[in-house]
Amino acid sequence: QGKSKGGRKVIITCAVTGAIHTPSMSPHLPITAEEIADAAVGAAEAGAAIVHLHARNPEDGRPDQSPEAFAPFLPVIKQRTDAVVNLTTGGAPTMTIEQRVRPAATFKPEVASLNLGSMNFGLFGMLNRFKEFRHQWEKDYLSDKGIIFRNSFADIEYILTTCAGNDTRFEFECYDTAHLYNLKYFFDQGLVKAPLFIQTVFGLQGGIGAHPDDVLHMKRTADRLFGDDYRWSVLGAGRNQLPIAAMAAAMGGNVRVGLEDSLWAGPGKLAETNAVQVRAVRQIIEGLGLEVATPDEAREILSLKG
Ligand code: KMH
Ligand code: ZN
Repeated sequence: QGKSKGGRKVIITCAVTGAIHTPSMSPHLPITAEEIADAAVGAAEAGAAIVHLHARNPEDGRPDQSPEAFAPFLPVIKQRTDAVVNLTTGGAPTMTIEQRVRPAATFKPEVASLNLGSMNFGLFGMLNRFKEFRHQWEKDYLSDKGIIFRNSFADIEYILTTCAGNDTRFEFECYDTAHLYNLKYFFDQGLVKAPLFIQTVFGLQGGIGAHPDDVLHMKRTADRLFGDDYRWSVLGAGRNQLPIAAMAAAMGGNVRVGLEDSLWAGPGKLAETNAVQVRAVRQIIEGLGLEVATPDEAREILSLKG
């Protein structure tokens, strides 16, 4: 992890909109290209070194993984910030693997996400709050039977081989310990290279929980499998966002926030911007005597192409 006289450098990633939250859940969820660009710029100005991006149909907010949907905001973000751009290959659970990889294959970003295993996505807690949806697609999409997020070994390899040669590095999304072992398999095959940027995800129904024991277990497993060959980051879903970030920052990790992961800025209080969450986590990091990494420091820590 990065070091300096002033204290260890902590990389903040901000995931500004994602594909699971829908427009009816928060009026603050960025939908249009302009909103996504403004959210990313605001997050970067508040201290996010990396912005993790999805795109949406501006008419109804539906996740849209066509390169044309990303094209209007990527140059704006590049022009207005120095932040590392991280494009999703997770897309949405309804999309095919070929659709999911297209933005990363087209724009060849410094970072793309890569999900390390198939899993259930149980959104029951969230759905209990939202009986009324503005759009029919939200109702169909967030089926009350739960969603399966497919990431087979073949799917993962497809994304790796499609992006090979682009110098894109990955944010490896690991939602449970098995996913760390899956990553280890690809590492041993030589298909992914150190330093691995591992995003351990806590508190999604279908993945590992958000108890401190869960955080310790994921870290210990990653330490055992990868030693010095990885950089650790955490993401806590919903109300777990800041507690998980605080735990990991104190334990040597990096952090991810953003409206993709939580719509909240406190109990019962919707986050009005992504920047609000970045500022909140920044306060925790600085309160611990640590420093927030700049985009260039993140590039160095993660060996990005820059
Ligand atoms: N929604 C997440 C918990 C992706 O875009 O590849 C993780 C994620 C997936 O960001
Ligand atoms: Zn995402």
